[in-house]
Amino acid sequence: MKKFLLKQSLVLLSVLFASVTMISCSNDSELGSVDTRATQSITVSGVITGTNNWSGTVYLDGKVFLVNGTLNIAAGTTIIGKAKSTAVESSALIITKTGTINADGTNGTIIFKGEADTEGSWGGLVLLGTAAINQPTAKEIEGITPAQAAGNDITYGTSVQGKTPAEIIAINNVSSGTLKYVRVENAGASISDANELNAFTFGGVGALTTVDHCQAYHGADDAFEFFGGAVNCTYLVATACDDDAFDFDFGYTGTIQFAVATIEPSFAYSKDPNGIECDNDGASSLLTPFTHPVLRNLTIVGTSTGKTSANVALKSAANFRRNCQFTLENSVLYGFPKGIYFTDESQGQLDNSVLTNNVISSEPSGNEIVSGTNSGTFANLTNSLVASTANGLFNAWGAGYKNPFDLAAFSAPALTSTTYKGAFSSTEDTWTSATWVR
Ligand SMILES: [Ca+2]
Ligand SMILES: [Ca+2]
Ligand SMILES: [Ca+2]
Ligand SMILES: [Ca+2]
Repeated sequence: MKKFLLKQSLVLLSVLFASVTMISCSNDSELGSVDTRATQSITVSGVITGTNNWSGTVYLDGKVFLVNGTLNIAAGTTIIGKAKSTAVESSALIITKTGTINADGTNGTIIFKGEADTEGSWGGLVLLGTAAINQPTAKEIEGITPAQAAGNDITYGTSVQGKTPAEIIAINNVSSGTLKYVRVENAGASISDANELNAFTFGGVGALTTVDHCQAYHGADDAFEFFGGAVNCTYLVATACDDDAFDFDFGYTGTIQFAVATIEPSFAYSKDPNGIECDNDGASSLLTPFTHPVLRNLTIVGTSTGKTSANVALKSAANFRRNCQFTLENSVLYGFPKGIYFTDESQGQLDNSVLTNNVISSEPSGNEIVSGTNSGTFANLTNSLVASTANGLFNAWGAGYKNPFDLAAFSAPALTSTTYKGAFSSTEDTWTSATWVR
C-alpha cells in the first residue's frame, strides 16, 4: 500500500480567519458563508493519490508524487515549491504514469513558482506517461535521485522497437491530462551535471494530452524538455531559461506550433545553451522512432550580437544532432552565434523560415545549416531566407516578444496553415500580451 502523506492545513492568510487543520479540501471548501478559496492554503508532501482538488495557495514540501489518481487544479491557483537546503531535495510536482493532471487556467493563470524569486530555487513540473520512447526500456526521469523517488515509480515511456507505425500511434494515444494557461517560474534545480529538472519536463507524454498557453519564466535548466512521447503543444513561451528553450530527446515525435523563446542577456547561461536542442539520444544511436519534432511557427530570439552581456556565447538557435530528425517550418531564428547547427547524420527539412542575425563568435559559420556528414534534405530551402547580417534589427531584451521586423516582406509561400513566419502574424499578434505571460 502506498504511503499517504498528504498534509493539508488551512493557514492564516487573513486576520479574519483562524488556522484550521483540514482532513481534505476541495474547490468548494467554505467556512460558513465565507468563500475561503482566495485565502486557502495547504501544504502537500510525499504521495498523493485518488482525487485531489487544489485551489488557493498550495505549498509543495519536497517531492510530491501523484500516484493512481487525479489532480484537479483550479484556475488562479498558486503552487509554491518550498525552499530546501539542497538542490537534491528540491520541491517538485511529479505526475507519475498512473496520475492525471487537470490544470486549466483559462479563467485565472495557474502559477507554479518557488518561495524565492530566483532561478533553480525549486524543481519544477514533471509529467510522465506511457507513450513511445526509442530507448530499449522505460527510463527513469532525470533530476530525481532514487532516494528522493522514495520507492515511487518515476519511469516513463514504452519501448516500441519492432512495433509497426500503427502500433506506435496507438501506444502514443494516451493522455496525462491538461495544462492550459500554466506558468512555471524559476524552476530547474540541478542534482548534478546533465541531471536537472526543468520548468516543464515531459517524459513519454501522450498525444491526447492537452498543452497550450504555457510559459516557462526563467529557470536553471531547460524551459520545456521532452523525453520521447508525442504530446502536441501550442502557444508556448520560454523566457530566459538557463539552457535550452526547447529540448528533445529519446524519440519525441510531437508537433509544436506557435512558440517563442527569448533570452536574458545578463545571464551567464549553461555550457551548452541552444534555442532548440534535439538528439536522437546521447549516444547518437539509430534507435527508433527517431526523435523528430515537427516545429511550426517558432520565433527563437537571441541577442543582437549573438552573445550575452556577460560575454558568454550562446550556442545555436537550433542544434539538431546525434541522429535526430526534424521538420522546421514558418519559423524565425535570430541572434545566436549559429542559426541551425546540424551535425552527426541528423536529417531535417527546413521550410519557409528566416535565419538572420546569427553572427559569428568562434564558430565556423554564422548561419550554418549543413555541417559534417549530415544528410539533410532541405527540400524547400529556396523558400527560406538565410542571412548573416549583423544589422541590429532587434533590440535584444527590451523589445518584447514580437518579431523584430516585418516578416510580410518575405513572401515565400506558406507550407502549413499559416502564411507567416514566426510565432506571430502581423494581425494576430496578441497571444502573449495577455496576463498569463509574465
Ligand atoms: Ca534538462
Ligand atoms: Ca538541455
Ligand atoms: Ca538535450
Ligand atoms: Ca543544452
